[in-house]
Amino acid sequence: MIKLPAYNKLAVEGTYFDEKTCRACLEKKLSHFLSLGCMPKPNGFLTKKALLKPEPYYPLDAAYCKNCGHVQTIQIVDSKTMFENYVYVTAGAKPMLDHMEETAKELVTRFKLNNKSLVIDLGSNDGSFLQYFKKNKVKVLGIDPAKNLAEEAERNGIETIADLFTQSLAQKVVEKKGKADLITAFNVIAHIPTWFDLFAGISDLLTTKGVMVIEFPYVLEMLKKNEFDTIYHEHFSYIGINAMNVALKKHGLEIFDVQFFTIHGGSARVLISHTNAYPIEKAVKTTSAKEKRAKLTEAATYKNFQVATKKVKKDLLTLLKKLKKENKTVIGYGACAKGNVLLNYCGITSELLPAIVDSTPLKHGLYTPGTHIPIYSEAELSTLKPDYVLILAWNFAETILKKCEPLKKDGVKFIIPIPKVHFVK
Ligand code: JHZ
Ligand code: ZN
Repeated sequence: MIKLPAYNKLAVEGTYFDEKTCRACLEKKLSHFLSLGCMPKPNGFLTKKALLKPEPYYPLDAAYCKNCGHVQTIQIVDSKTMFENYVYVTAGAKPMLDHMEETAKELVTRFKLNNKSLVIDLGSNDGSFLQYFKKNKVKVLGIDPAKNLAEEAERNGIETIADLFTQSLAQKVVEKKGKADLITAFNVIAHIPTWFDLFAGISDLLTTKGVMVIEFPYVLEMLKKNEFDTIYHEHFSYIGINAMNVALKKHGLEIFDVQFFTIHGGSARVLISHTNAYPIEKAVKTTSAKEKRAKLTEAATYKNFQVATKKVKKDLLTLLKKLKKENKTVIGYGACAKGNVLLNYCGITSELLPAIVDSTPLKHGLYTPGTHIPIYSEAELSTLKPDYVLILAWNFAETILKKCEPLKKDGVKFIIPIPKVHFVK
C-alpha cells in the first residue's frame, strides 16, 4: 500500500507498474535518487463535480542509469488514460508559439522544404506548429493521442491522426502518405515510454536524407537549476544527448547537430538522421564531452538536487504559512503540470493558495488535481486582490511579470519557487 496524502481525503491508489529497465540502453542498472511522494495525474484538472469522486494517486520516484546516465521516472502510469483528454494547449503559451514560428522558418530554409516535402509532427497538439509549415506550402500531418486536441487541429485545417505513435502506426503512415522528409517532436519524446519502438518507427518513416528534430528540457539544466517539479508521470525521461544516442544507434540513427534554447527552463534541440547521412557538427562532440564530465552515471551527481528539492518544500511552506498568519492573500500564476507537482509535493491546498490564474480557457472553472485549487482567467487576477503572487509557471516568469506590471506598481510582490524560493526584485 502506498502512502496517500493527508490533505486529500478522496485519494486512492491508482494503477501503475515499476519500470526496471533503462529506456535508453535497455540495461537493468537503474539507481533510485529522488522520491516526490504520491501524485495525482499532473494534468488531471478536475470539474467541480469530479471533486467529489475518488482521485487516483501514484508514487513518483526518479532514477538514473548506472550504465548510460539516462534519467527516468520509475512508476509508469498508463499513457492512454493520461493523454486521452489533454488540457495543455500549445496555443496557450505565446512564447512557445513564437519559438515554434521561428523554428519552422529555420527548418524550411535549412532543409529546403517545399510543396513536395512531408512534415510529420509527433505530439502535434492543436496543430499550432504545423500551421507554420502549412503557411510555407509544405505538406503536413499531425499525430497526437489527445482526441480533443486532434479534433481542434482538424478544425484548424491540420490533418491529424488521434493515436499514440508506434512502429506499426509509422508503417501505416508510410503506406498511405509515403516517408517523411522532416519529423518534429517538441516536448513529447519524454512522454513516450517505449523508446525502442519509437525509434524503430522513426527509422521506418524517415526518407534516406530525412531529418528528425527533437526538442526537450535538457537534463543538465534540470539538475543545475533544481527543476524538480518538471519530474512527473507524463515525463518518463530527462534527456541528455549521450543517452539518446545510445537508444538511436540501435536503429541506425544518430544525432548530427545540437542547439540550446532558454525555453522551458533550458531546452536542447537535437537533429537526427540515418547514420552517416549528414556530417556530425562540432556542437555534438562538445556537448557529449560536457555530459561525460557531469558524471550522470554516479550517485554523487544527484546529491545537491535531492537537498535543494527538500529545501524548496520547507522554505515555501514556511513562507506561505507566515503570510497566512499575517492575513496576506497569495494567488498562483500558471496552472501548469509542474505547478501541480510542486503543490502536491508540498501539500499546498486552497487554504494557503486560494486561487490560480491561467491563460488557457480550457482550464478556467476547473480545479488543480489533488490540491483542488480553483482556476480563473488572468483577467480576474486583480479582482482576487493578491498581496503576493506565486509564479508556478516560472519558465514564463518574464512574460508573466510584464503582464503584471500594474500590480507590481501597486505593491504586489512576486514569489518564484525555483531553483530556490525567492522574491522578484
Ligand atoms: P507550461 C508543459 O508543462 C506540458 P507545463 C508538457 N507536459 C511538457 O512537456 C512541458 O510543458 C515541457 C500559463 N500561462 O507550458 C499557460 C499563463 O497563464 O510551462 C500554461 O497553463 N500566462 C507537454 O504544464 C502555463 O502557464 C502566460 O503569460 O508545466 C504554462 O505551462 C503564459 C506564458 C503562460 O507547462
Ligand atoms: Zn541506460
